[in-house]
Amino acid sequence: MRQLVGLVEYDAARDPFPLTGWDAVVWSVGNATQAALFHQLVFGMELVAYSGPETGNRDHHAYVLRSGAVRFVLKGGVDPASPLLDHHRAHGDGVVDIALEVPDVDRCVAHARAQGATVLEEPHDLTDEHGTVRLAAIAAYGETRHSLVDRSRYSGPYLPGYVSRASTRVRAADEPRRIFQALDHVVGNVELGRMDEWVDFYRRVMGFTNMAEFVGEDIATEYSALMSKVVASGNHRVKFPLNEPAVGRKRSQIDEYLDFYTSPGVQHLALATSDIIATVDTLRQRGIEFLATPDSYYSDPELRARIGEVRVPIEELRSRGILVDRDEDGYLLQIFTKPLGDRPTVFFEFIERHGSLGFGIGNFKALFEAIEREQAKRGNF
Ligand code: TYF
Ligand code: FE
Repeated sequence: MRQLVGLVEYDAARDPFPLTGWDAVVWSVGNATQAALFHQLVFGMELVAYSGPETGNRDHHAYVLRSGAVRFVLKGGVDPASPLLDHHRAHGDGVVDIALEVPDVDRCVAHARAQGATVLEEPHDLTDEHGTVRLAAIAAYGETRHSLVDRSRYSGPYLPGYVSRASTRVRAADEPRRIFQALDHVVGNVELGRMDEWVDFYRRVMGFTNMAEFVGEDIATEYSALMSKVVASGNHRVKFPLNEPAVGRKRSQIDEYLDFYTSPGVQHLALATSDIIATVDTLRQRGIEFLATPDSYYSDPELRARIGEVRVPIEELRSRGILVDRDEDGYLLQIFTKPLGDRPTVFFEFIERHGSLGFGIGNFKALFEAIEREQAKRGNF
């Protein structure tokens, strides 16, 4: 079946690595019990499943949270010998697995292996009273992995070994139902000079294609201190921008990430919202801090001319520090949190799209200057 994705045609029958979409983002965190509550209370996620000592898992706690189509799994070691604690010692809080849903795990693994990927887990079935999940895993950048999950024959809350579990907290009557609905893209930071290898990995191993937006050497040396390319799955449901440091005026934000994460890894998750104004207001009220955008951004005549009319008066964006970018397909609104954990590594982006398929390249200068101001406060120059 052919369909139009973005501006290109997609033929599922010819995709060497067909995928349905995102399955889950799995995190290793220092305290999953508290992080689970934080994600419910602050980001409005719903607890749906659990695994831990009470369910026979003596190694770790795992909390499965949902918000719309997004699934997070937060894991924290219980057994002092848990490998999750080694991961946390090395990297701090971070993403261990960007799991993808695929209709045919075996076919994907066969293709990945033929293209030289490292298969971390061979295809296997996990079964319980709710049915069977077929699962495998391949290695990506750093210690990050991609689990490949076929849950078409499964009706349980997550995976065999997990039990259904609902939030114990009481929602306020006036609380917004959701802060975000979907996962838009997941960004990886890789070492200097390695970006093209990873772009090639996603092309060869997973049949991804390059999207048009990229930051090349010209922009990089002027202000961004990073280079970036975007790859997307054939159906464009999964998008992975990849960054590498660039040698510029200042130490790259990517170098800072690599120093503190101690390896390549996930830098930011972009979460799609249908009302970024409400999202930002709610999160600010709950104490989340966003990168500050200077007033000059909104009064820049060149920017004002370029962005034209958006769904709200510019004043509404200015007072919240929300960025705008427009291209030939439409516009997008976006905003970035400060790093979420103790290390200056992973953060969230919130994005509201109105036609644009881009990533906000018109905002890179303002954004990277804001990031550099935060870096300077942390003592990185
Ligand atoms: O995903 C993107 O490409 C945009 C821009 O440190 C971006 O969100 C790139 C690098 C970065 C922050 C944002
Ligand atoms: Fe982004």
